[in-house]
Amino acid sequence: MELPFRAKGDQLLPPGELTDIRRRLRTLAPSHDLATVIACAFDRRTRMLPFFFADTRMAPAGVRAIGSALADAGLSKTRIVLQQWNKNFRPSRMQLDGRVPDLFCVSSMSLHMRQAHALLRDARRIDPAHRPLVIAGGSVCVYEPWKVFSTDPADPFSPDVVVTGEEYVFLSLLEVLLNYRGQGESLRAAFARARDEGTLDGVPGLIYGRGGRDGAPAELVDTGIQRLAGDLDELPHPVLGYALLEAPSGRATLASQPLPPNKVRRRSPIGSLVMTFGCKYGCGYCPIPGYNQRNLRFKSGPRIADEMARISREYGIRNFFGADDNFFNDKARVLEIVKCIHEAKDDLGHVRRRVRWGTEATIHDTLALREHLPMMRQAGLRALWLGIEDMTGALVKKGQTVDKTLEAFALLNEIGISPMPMMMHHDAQPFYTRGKPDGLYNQVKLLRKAGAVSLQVLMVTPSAGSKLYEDTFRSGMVYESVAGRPVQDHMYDGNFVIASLAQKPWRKQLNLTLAYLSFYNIFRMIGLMFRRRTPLSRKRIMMQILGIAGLGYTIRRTTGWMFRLMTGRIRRMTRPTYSALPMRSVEGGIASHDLPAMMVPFDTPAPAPAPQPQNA
Ligand code: B12
Ligand code: SF4
Repeated sequence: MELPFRAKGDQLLPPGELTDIRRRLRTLAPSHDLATVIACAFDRRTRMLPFFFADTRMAPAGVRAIGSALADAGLSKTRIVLQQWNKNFRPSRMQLDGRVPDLFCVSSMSLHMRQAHALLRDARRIDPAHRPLVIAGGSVCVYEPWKVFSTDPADPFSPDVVVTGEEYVFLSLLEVLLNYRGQGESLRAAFARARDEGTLDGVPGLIYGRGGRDGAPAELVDTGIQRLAGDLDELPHPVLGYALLEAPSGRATLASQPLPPNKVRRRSPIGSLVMTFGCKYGCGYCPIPGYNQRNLRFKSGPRIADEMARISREYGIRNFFGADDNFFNDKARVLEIVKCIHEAKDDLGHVRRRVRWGTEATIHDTLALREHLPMMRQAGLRALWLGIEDMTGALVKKGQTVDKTLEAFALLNEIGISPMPMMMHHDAQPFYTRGKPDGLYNQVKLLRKAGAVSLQVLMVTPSAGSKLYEDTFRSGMVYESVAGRPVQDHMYDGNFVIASLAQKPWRKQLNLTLAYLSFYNIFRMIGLMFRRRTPLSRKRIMMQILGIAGLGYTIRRTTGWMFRLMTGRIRRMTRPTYSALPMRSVEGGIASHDLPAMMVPFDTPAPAPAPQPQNA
């Protein structure tokens, strides 16, 4: 089920509201010498194809955005710790500017839940007299915020409050707290007062616990669905967050200084940038249109060009990845953005000469913009991640066909933009089909010949917040355990077969590995080295090297699961996991994030199983 929608006309913030709150905070902040640590949870068991490299070499935009918002408000005593780089970091040992921080934030995707819990648990080891206010956020909190709360009084680890939205919600919370905070009072104490007096209830996008034991509440109060920033130019500048990164280390503690600017590029050679949000399509298995309340949101061309220019000038980062869901959503807006990047200049010259960028799009929209692709290449566009899923459209139709896919790939190759296909394997797709393009292997071969530079093949997996999420569980497709091993959060990444009605699901697991092996292998790499050079040759070879390395990890991590699927008993789920804690709205009604309460009755028949989105 999708997140509920706010009333029409009330989904987006009024223009200027985000700018205003930033201004207000800048006047409030100087009298509060706040120190903040923001930790990004990362479960290393997720390190494999197709995200190997990007997962650790691109400082995530979410934690940087929260850091940027604090720095923009003048609260620069902030450190961003990535578990990707600091696996031994212990919140209970953190000190910033010689003291325990006032605020500790944890950001997590749902597949990194185990690490998020560990961070929260460790933060509770800090003496309550000095314990910071603990806030959780990130995509898990958007869709399943109750997951970060402890339900076990013997193991209390809950955050004080969860932000189920974006920067504006976080800044609104901060504004309430800074206005509330008395002289010498801790932020956590100010939070407790604001909560108890009901002041937080007017900030949509929060969830806090009530009753029970500290760290294991008896119920959750949900202040509702956030209002979204419609004009993304109002967001704080993302360059600010790069100044706050903790340097990679094996220590449990924090360094006295953040990572120096001249070392940022080495650690994060790719910079992720928010350029647009939302998607005009409405694939039933995808949470993105619902999250955006069916709105398309944009930054302007000059703003994007400025972000690239500043980040490349100040940190030397030259490669950017647009965190877009479908960049080519709106032709006119895309052309405005690309033209601005093309023309932008600063004191170092044309921005396009020093930046390269890539993003996600659909085949259909790529072809619709065909005559503009050469100009996009000149503006620095070098790679497009294309959501092809199944080329025949047997799984989902979004304007892709075999012919259109091959046409788009030929075009992109000719222009010098790398086509990066993203595919989904599903129960109805065989591995090989004779004389037809339906099989997974047949499609990988077609894409390879058509000039695909990289390959992503994931197995269909239900995605929280999508229309079909519950029905996938109700159809009995989703596994609870296999051969006695429970399916854990980190396995919901599309690399493990955890949702299938196939008789021999181990074959599906094997198919994924074989598909990768047919694309990434030493013979192909050597072949590419001796082949006639094209503009994308070097990239292909580089992707082979990364792909082969990533495949090693993938095989190591998934082969055991394949054997379990082959030999063990599969237990299936009949519904998703819901909050074990009662949830309510501030008025005592149904909470917006309480899925069972928001859902249609369970007696409706289950429709066809649903796959997992890969965006675009
Ligand atoms: C870029 C991206 C990636 C990159 C990430 C690289 C990196 N290191 O940054 C790559 C390609 C590696 C990737 C991989 C995967 N991804 Co991905 N990815 C995205 C994408 C498109 C953009 C993320 C982003 O940068 N957004 C921009 C930032 C600014 O937004 P944000 O992260 O949401 O953060 C905001 C809020 O959440 C909040 N917030 C975040 N943290 C915190 C913390 C606090 C304290 C507070 C108050 C607020 C807060 O404020 C931020 C500012 O608005 C999103 C979809 C989307 N549009 O968000 C999916 C998304 C995050 N990915 C997702 C998934 C599932 C995956 C994969 C498992 C692959 C798959 N099967 O789809 C893998 C996992 C890899 C791994 N090992 O972690 C899901 C996560 C779902 C979930 N419930 O957690 C998303 C949401 C897509 C979806 N299905 O809707 N991904
Ligand atoms: S799967 Fe891709 S095309 Fe479909 S709604 Fe999601 S982002 Fe859009």
